[in-house]
Amino acid sequence: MFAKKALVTGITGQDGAYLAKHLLDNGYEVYGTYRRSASGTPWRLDYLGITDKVKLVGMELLEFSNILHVVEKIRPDEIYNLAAQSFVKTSFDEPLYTADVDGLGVVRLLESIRKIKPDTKFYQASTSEMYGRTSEGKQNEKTAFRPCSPYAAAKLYAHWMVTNYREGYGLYACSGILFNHESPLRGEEFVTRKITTTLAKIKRGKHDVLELGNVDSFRDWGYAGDYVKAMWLMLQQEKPEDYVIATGETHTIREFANLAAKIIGYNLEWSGKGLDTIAVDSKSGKTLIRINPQYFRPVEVDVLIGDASKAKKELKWQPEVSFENLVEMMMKADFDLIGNNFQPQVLSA
Ligand code: NAP
Ligand code: F7E
Repeated sequence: MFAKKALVTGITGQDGAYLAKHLLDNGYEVYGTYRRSASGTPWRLDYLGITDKVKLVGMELLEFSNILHVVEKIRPDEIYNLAAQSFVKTSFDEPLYTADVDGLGVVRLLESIRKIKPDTKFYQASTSEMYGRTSEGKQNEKTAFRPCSPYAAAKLYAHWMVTNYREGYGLYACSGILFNHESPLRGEEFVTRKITTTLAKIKRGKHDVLELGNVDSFRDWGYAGDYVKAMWLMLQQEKPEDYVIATGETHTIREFANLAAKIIGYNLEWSGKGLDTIAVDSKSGKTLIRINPQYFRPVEVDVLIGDASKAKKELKWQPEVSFENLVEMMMKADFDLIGNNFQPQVLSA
């Protein structure tokens, strides 16, 4: 019997790497797209030890002929579209580029599937950012969207186009509305990894102070390794549907920082308001965190918390890594990466 073929766009990103590993473990032949214009190495695939197990193909989401060619050549059974300009803050500086990649790029893929291989199953990486300044309690598949960044608006356009191609052309196309998910493979521009990598550097004497923006927003943070399993499950159902994937817990940036700091032996005490907010280590008196308005956004999403009941019921999906374990995993990984033989404190101790 032939192995199923999966095409993962954005395989060099956090989710692409974990998903590729999950698909390989399930016997898939995995093709992954990377941008020829990018100069980086596939370090996340190296980290997971799978670089030589996946087949890398060059693909740019801005280039329709390029996408058509890749889909025609590979004729995949499943496509997971994870490629995107995924940093919300950058989307305010590059709104048109973000719209093109995150919005129109998805339509280029859908059109390629419709023209070349309409029985290809398609997963789209939708996002909790589409809820934006929501006023409802926990967000589920029926909650109204109120995007408040160019990133969220572009993703929402793509989300509705996926629905449109499913309803209009009968494609097996669905969107996972994923809440924030993190890991040691998270990009360093995102707040969780920025906190763990910078605190590790401070502890190792290689950095002075961590500068953050709004430390009072709430996010529902899960573990990326858990979330890619849900992506795969969505393409194994009888019919395509959209699902919220979340933990159902929400925490502030301050809480994340407090826990991360505790693991490497700091005890944060916060004082001050607004731009004068600081966090000092109570043991040494050293200022570890201060606010830099450079990291504020023109519009902020204050609170997100997801309700994944539908996924739990229909996909039998459950998040396995708790918030505390996630922070511990990331902090320890960065401490090891930066350093020497310091023994991190175990949170549960
Ligand atoms: P990520 O680490 O930023 O990875 C994004 C990937 O997209 C990278 O491989 C990047 O390639 C590629 N890419 C960017 N622009 C491209 C273009 N023009 N053409 C082709 N490829 C391009 O993101 P992630 O955290 O893994 O997230 C995966 C997807 O889920 C994204 O669509 C994101 O918007 C969405 N999402 C993420 C979360 C989350 O919390 N992580 C939550 C909800 C939704 P380079 O390596 O060359 O930059
Ligand atoms: O910000 C605040 C910031 O950039 C989280 C992407 O994967 O998840 C991610 O988007 C919060 C925001 O993630 C800093 O203002 C404070 O309130 O880590 P983030 P995000 O914007 O939630 C969603 C679901 C996606 O779909 C996206 O692709 O943290 N914050 N100080 C900061 N954020 C950053 N990055 N840097 C700071 O210094």
